[in-house]
Amino acid sequence: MGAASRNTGVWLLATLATFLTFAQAKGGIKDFADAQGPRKFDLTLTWEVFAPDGFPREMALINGGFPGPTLEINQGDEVEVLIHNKMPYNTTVHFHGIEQYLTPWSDGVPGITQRQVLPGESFLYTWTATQYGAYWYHAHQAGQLDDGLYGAITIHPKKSQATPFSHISKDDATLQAINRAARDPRPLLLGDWRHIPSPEVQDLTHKANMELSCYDSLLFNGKGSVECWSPERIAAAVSDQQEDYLKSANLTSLTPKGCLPRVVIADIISDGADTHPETIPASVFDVCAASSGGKEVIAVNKTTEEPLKWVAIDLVGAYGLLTVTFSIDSLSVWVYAVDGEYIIPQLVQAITVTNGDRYSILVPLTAAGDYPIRVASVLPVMAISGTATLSYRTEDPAAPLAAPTPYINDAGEAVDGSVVFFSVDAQKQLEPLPIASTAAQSFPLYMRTVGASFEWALNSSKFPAAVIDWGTEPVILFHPQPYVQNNVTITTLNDTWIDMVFITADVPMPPHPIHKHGNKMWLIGQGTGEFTWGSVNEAIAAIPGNFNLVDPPRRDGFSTAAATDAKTWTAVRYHVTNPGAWLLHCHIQSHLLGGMAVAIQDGVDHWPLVPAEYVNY
Ligand SMILES: *[C@@H]1O[C@H](CO)[C@@H](O)[C@H](O)[C@H]1NC(C)=O
Ligand SMILES: *[C@@H]1O[C@H](CO)[C@@H](O)[C@H](O)[C@H]1NC(C)=O
Ligand SMILES: *[C@@H]1O[C@H](CO)[C@@H](O)[C@H](O)[C@H]1NC(C)=O
Ligand SMILES: *[C@@H]1O[C@H](CO)[C@@H](O)[C@H](O)[C@H]1NC(C)=O
Ligand SMILES: *[C@@H]1O[C@H](CO)[C@@H](O)[C@H](O)[C@H]1NC(C)=O
Ligand SMILES: *[C@@H]1O[C@H](CO)[C@@H](O)[C@H](O)[C@H]1NC(C)=O
Ligand SMILES: [Cu+2]
Repeated sequence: MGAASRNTGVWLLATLATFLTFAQAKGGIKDFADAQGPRKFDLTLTWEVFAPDGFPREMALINGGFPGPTLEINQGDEVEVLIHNKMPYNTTVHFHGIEQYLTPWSDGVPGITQRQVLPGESFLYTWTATQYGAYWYHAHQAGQLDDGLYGAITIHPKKSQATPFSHISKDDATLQAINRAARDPRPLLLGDWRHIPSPEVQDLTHKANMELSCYDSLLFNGKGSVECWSPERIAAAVSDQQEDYLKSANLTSLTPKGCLPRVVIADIISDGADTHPETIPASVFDVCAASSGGKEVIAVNKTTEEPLKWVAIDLVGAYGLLTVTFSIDSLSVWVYAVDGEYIIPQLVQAITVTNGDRYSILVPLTAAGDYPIRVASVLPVMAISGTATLSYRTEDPAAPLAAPTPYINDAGEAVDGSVVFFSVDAQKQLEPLPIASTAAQSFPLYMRTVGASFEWALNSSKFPAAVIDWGTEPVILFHPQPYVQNNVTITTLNDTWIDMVFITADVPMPPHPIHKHGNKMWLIGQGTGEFTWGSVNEAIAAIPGNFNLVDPPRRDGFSTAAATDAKTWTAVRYHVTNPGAWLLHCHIQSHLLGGMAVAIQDGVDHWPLVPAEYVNY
């Protein structure tokens, strides 16, 4: 079929939707609770020169800007997102963390839930906002997330939804202030940024046969700067792990960009692969050139009607590679929701944020001031930090401004022992759901590099190696769906419980931020050493102390345990309730592109019938 005829179905849908009114409610309605859906968004994707950190390059823009507009939605709404691909590349858009209950064809994963959207084409995503909280959308095609194709999603909870705020305060005025803040959360998309577009990164990666692990700047809602540090400042940020890597290459310092030198990646981390670091331009790892794209400011003003001021911020880890420590100088924050779902709030000064994570925080404000919002990389590949500003003003313009001091340093470490980090282990859901005491199936997944440092397997084989069983059509389109288990495919039955154990096949191995599409999972256990049991059920019987089946954290993404000296394993459990084809993958873009993914066919016995317009386009 030609592109034109093959796309008629969704084209018709798209054209129809264009004539309907689109609610561009961004910033307008503050209390969404009574507004009625469906909520429609029109996103035009273009490829243009733009300079988020002051350095102009070609990148993806959404409706002419970066990041894309926030999709502000009420829980329960029908949502329609119409994209127009005016980029010279194929694309798809994924709604990260959105469960796509009964609409798996709108999950936006090429090859799994849809065909790629060609240049010039439009595509309509339709789904129901069954959940509440902080989510985000991003490209799921090639490296386009790294090219800036992303934006925030805010879903306002139903009025009947219980909140965790009474754990923060029992005082009526405080609770009123908190509720007011939580109704109007400010999304803060945290990103890492490169000066070369992802197609070029791919070319260079393949030529050099190694991962390009050096970035240029850190962005806050699409704004940041390239800061070139003095050799002393770089030296002060070197971690023990970085020092070990440098020593093994007989080197003493990071590059002027703060990166592990390319020879370290080429000779030490690439494990004997035939690398060509000399083919990489010096600008990628070495030469630092300062530039500025301005500073993101979250402005908060106290009004006379409000005796107390709080602000809610939805942190989104829109990183392509890095994991950071997040902190606001001199301000303690309450983490009250994780990956969109309320938790028993934790009062902390620092949060580790990795790819795909969402942390909703409430910040109590007392003294006027400009508080640096600080992030710093904790990955050994580079030392980099950046700031935005939380600017708070009271009615008294003459009030002296606070002089905030940092809780974290350039290496993302606490400045002293009093700094409390958010604890995933201690994360307690506000509304814990019952977890089955045993699972029907247990899948071991052996994470490893398979070849060069950029070629990764979530389970022994690079994705999509064996999915080709189905030919080139998206997995969702097959009826009846074949029951396939292989290194890159997991198949389950509806209403069963599934365990997955992520095992580090090699040591050392960095943590991998694993994200599952379609539903959240519970992190039920972790351990060090070989996973010697035949299933998670057996491991639970043998070493119950390593497991929590009572009140474990529930999320749509987890970082696997790092393996520094010994192997580690991380076990998650989930309930199959939403049949469909879902991707399970590492959210580091170079790892995903390198093959670190597995296709999951959840509920093959109740496989969804894909609507005609999503089949015949
Ligand atoms: C774009 O998508 C079409 C249709 O799926 C496919 O044939 C083509 O190979 C894709 N192009 C690229 C560069 O991936
Ligand atoms: C580092 O130096 C030592 C001693 O000169 C040498 O044996 C080793 O091969 C060097 N390692 C690298 C990676 O150059
Ligand atoms: C707060 O006040 C400043 C200065 O008057 C103004 O520029 C800014 O837009 C205000 N911010 C909000 C969120 O009202
Ligand atoms: C699955 O992984 C194992 C272990 O690495 C390997 O021996 C086998 O060839 C893989 N199977 C396929 C079909 O790639
Ligand atoms: C992962 O690969 C191993 C072979 O290395 C295989 O034994 C295991 O069944 C695979 N896991 C899944 C979920 O297929
Ligand atoms: C799958 O199982 C869940 C949980 O029992 C159930 O609510 C749902 O209706 C089932 N889905 C289908 C398509 O049968
Ligand atoms: Cu990874």
